Amino acid sequence: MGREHGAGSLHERPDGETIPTPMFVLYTASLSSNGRKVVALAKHLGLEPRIIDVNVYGGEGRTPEFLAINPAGKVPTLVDGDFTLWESNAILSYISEAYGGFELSSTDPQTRADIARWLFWESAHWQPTLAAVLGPHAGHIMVPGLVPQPKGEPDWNAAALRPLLAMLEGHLGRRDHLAGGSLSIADFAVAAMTIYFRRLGFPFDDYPALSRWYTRVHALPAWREINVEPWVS
Ligand SMILES: N[C@@H](CCC(=O)N[C@@H](CS)C(=O)NCC(=O)O)C(=O)O
Repeated sequence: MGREHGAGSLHERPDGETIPTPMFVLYTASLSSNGRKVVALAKHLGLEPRIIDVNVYGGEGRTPEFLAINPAGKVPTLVDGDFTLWESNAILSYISEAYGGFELSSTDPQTRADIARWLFWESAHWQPTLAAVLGPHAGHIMVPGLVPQPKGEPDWNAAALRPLLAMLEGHLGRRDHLAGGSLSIADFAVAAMTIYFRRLGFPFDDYPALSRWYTRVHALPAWREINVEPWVS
């Protein structure tokens, strides 16, 4: 399973405290939207997890070795000592709270709930809807031998997707970030699926506020650092 990279010695947290370099492990795949959001957060916080690439697109998620770590066989998966966690948005919360001094999250219950709202919305609505619309196209680009070429272009006007895009456009028309008045893990969560937008021809001009937010998040050094073909933003 996978290649490893990452490590270090001392780490200065955003609150100024110096702690031993975090050595939690992230099993991930560089082409995975869910994997990229957690790696981007770790990089944004200046953390150096041990990163182990699992080529889930080539079947590495289904090996007995990986299924023993995550019975769902999916990336990302975090292992921190004897604690194992999967579901990317739960991982975002954990990294931010356990290693980031609540940077990009919040200790204020209402702000934290506002952020949680977007994490749940991403899992329940945004990601499944985009996966249904974009999945065949993204899948064919990533594993053309397994996923046949879909007919036509992605339907950005699909009945299930249009209201979600309209809601986001309205929300971001009134603020720069999704929750709490500043950049948060909510932005990282929701931006993850937008790694496909450039390559799959998202109509940026039709959604100016969403496009400005997309540009803001993807311009962050941590996101730029993990930009990878074919999902270059
Ligand atoms: N809801 C999960 C979805 C994880 C997921 O579907 N990961 C994909 C890569 S983006 C994967 O590992 N797919 C391999 C498989 O399902 O076998 C999360 O947010 O972490």
